[in-house]
Amino acid sequence: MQGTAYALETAMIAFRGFEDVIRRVHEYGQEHVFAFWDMLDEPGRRELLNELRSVDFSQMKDLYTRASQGATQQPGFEPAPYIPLPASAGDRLEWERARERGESEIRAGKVAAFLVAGGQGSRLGFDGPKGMFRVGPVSGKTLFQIHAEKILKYGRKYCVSIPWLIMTSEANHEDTVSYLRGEKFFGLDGKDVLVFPQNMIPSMDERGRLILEEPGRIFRNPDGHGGSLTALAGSGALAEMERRGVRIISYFQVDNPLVRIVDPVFIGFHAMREADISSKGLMKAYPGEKIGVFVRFEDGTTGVVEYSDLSTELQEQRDANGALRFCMGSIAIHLFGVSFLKSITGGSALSLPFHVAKKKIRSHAAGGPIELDGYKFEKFVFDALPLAPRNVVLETSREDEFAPVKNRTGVDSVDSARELMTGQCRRWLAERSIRVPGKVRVLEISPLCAVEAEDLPSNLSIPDSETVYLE
Ligand code: UD2
Repeated sequence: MQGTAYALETAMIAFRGFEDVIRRVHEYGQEHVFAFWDMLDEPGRRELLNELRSVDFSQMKDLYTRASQGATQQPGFEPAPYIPLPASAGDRLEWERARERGESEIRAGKVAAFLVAGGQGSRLGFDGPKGMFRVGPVSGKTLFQIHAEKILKYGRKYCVSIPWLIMTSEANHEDTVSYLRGEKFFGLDGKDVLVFPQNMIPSMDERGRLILEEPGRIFRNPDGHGGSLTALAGSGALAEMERRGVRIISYFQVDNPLVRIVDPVFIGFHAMREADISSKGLMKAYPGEKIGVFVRFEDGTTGVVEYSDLSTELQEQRDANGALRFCMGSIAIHLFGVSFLKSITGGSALSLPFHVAKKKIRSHAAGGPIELDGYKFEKFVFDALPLAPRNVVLETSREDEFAPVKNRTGVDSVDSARELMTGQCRRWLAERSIRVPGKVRVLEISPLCAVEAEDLPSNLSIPDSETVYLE
């Protein structure tokens, strides 16, 4: 039976300097964390107590109570308004104006790129930071290399150094830092690459107890990408950006090799509309697609409702024209105003809500490791949207900006991402009237060569071979 992993009665332990922690552990009925106390040496005991010192027991109790009570009532919402892709000459003019404005913001050094890479990539079955996964269809470049080279190219294009902020987590921080150092930051100046880990939060078992991962260590998971805003401020990176004159933080996820990390049009709309947060959206491909949808809550604020929280009925609801009513999906690309971030993270801590997920968690028991059913808690970055007085949602085209690498094969996989990357190269070449010989099956363009079609030299000639890599 689960829950018999630990001794039920544990004598009160003693350790000088930690009396307050030990008392709190007992006060909250968590004394099973000392079940293997006798097996621990002095440093091991100290480590466990230090870890327990960082636990907010009252918060954990609240989180467990809410998790065990099941889903909370969501406020009412309707689809959020958004800026659609340009359809008329007037729209195109507006987009051109936005591009010009965005380019001037980038040139003036007001933009930094922010990658969240603290997740574990477990669906991909890849052991290591997901950014080290090789996705380049011809080059075999890793996600990190592709992102780094894009930032380098944007910097060269706009004659500016673009800082690259990277959030890691405890499990992959060291590996990420040593990989990037070993690769000499792929040509970026090390002073412009700021890597910092996010916070961790304990998980709980179904009875509201902390879980021992090892005899002297409790199980904790990264606090979700919503933790990125607190980590940005807490690490000092936000203040550093402000010091450097950065006004806009361009946020993206590690698993999307097509992301336009520094997009002048997006930045331009954000600046022209004086937004606090801007987000990119795209038309959902099918009702059950695993992306959140943009909504307007009944209090008038903008937000995202995650796919798992949107009922099948609402996912499938259609308007009079037969189009999906909740059609604008979030692909987790946002711009954050630095002054807005300062206002929500300064002073009292930013309290984005925790979402709960029921997961199998490996735990240490007297007879060896076991799997427990437990609750993991995570914050989502899009829960910051309703805090922003001014939100912009901008539609983008799927084939140009969304190739999520979530699984090995099938939907949202390494295979589909590589195909999408080849597809984008073909479109760029067609746009520049560059002929692609019939034999070519797989195409890749180095970000150092082009981050958009206009960067391609028009006199390019493509070799007549199955795989082509343009540098
Ligand atoms: C996310 C969005 C979904 C859609 C999709 C697009 C959420 C809850 N869902 O789904 O709506 O936009 O992406 O691809 O956001 N990460 C951290 N720390 C953490 C957890 C995650 O840095 O504690 C990073 C992770 O490294 C990755 C990103 O956040 O870069 C997304 O994580 P995910 O793959 O768990 O998100 P997913 O696919 O559930």
